[in-house]
Amino acid sequence: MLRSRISSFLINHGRNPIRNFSANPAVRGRNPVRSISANPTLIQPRRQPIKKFEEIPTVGLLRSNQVRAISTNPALNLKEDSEECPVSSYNEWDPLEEIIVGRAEGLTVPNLTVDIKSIVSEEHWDFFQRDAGKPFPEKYVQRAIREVEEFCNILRREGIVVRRPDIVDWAKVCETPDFKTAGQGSAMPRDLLIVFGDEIIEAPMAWRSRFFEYRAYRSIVKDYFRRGAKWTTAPKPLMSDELYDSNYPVGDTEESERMTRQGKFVVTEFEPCFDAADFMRAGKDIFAQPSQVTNFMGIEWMKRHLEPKGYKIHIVTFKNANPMHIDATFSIVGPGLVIVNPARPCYQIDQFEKAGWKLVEAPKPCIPDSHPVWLSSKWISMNTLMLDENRVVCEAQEIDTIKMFEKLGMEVIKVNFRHANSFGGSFHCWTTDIRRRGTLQSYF
Ligand code: DAV
Repeated sequence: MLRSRISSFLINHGRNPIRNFSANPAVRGRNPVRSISANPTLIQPRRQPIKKFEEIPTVGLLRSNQVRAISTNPALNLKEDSEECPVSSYNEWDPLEEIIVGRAEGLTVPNLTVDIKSIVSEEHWDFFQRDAGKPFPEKYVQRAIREVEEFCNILRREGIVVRRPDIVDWAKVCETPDFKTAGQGSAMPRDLLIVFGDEIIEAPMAWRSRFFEYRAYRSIVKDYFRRGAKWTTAPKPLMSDELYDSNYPVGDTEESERMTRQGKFVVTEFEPCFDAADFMRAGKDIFAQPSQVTNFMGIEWMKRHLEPKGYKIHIVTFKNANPMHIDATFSIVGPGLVIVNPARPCYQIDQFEKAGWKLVEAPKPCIPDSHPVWLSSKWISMNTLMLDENRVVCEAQEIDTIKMFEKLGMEVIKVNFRHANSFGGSFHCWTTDIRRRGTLQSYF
């Protein structure tokens, strides 16, 4: 059954990730100066001769696999430096070669503390209160597992390497000197891990239920490290009570929206915190959203970490009562091409218009009210994954979103993901792209 679905998928979509690479008329010609398809560096094969370390310049932003010096200590079991760095990605749309896909196994309902309440819709509060610390409903978890498996198979048949986190018992209660909680899951690697060139950064997170989430990914990240990737963990927060505004007006949309406008959120500025999904990459320019899980200190940490390396972090804000993760609000899908959420206008939209970017409004989501989305809004309809700048993975039932991408000249790969959506995200949230074939460029 799966095999026949995959074969018919292949007939429809082919499997060569670089075909039609520059054929998208919506992207080509929109801005000839910035047009990525005109850039000859991107149509070169990815495999390049490995230079000897002495030949490599030590300043500037280089391809990740050129700057690696490997220790020869055999006790560390490191790979020889004849191998390329497995981690290399600069934006959301270069041709995808390797990705981490999350897991639904073990998903556990988090405690309804004020930070979680600020983003969970009121209709689900009773469910969270009743089931905190218990597994999410089995039927949804099992169906999500099947959907995610099929998504992974589709990616593999496209020639993409798929890595999965370890299976962890998330219901186990853990205690630190500051709090005690069960975990949540490893469904959304996008929230935890983000790649800039050859560096993989683990975000501090903001929810106590997600404090230990990094543990599920350590086998994978250690493997990347052994093979030459840089590995950075942002400062772990205490997540003591001071990080959360216990008086935050949960459920009051008007007041929450006013606070967002003033840069005030349910997380305080007690210490840096952020989820990686509040950052969207477009080469040298990175767009960061302050939110219910990302404070200004967290963005400042990223600025001080990345800007000396030649990146520029731009803070972007939106009319939104409950901002959390930028990827269902402002989704950059190509060089100068953004899918914008019409219900959440951007306060800094002028700068994108000035830069000649094309902004396309996402159509309304199609998720029926009867289908629970426990940890996000329905706007995860616009939470898609680019396999390259012409091919997008989209939820099979989001007909209007599919039509929008087709009108942009893209090939849409339709995947059933409704039950996976129930847990807070779609294809972008459920993944972290580890390697895309391309170089660091400026598009803004
Ligand atoms: O905007 O509804 C989407 C992403 C959550 N990981 C929202 C949140």
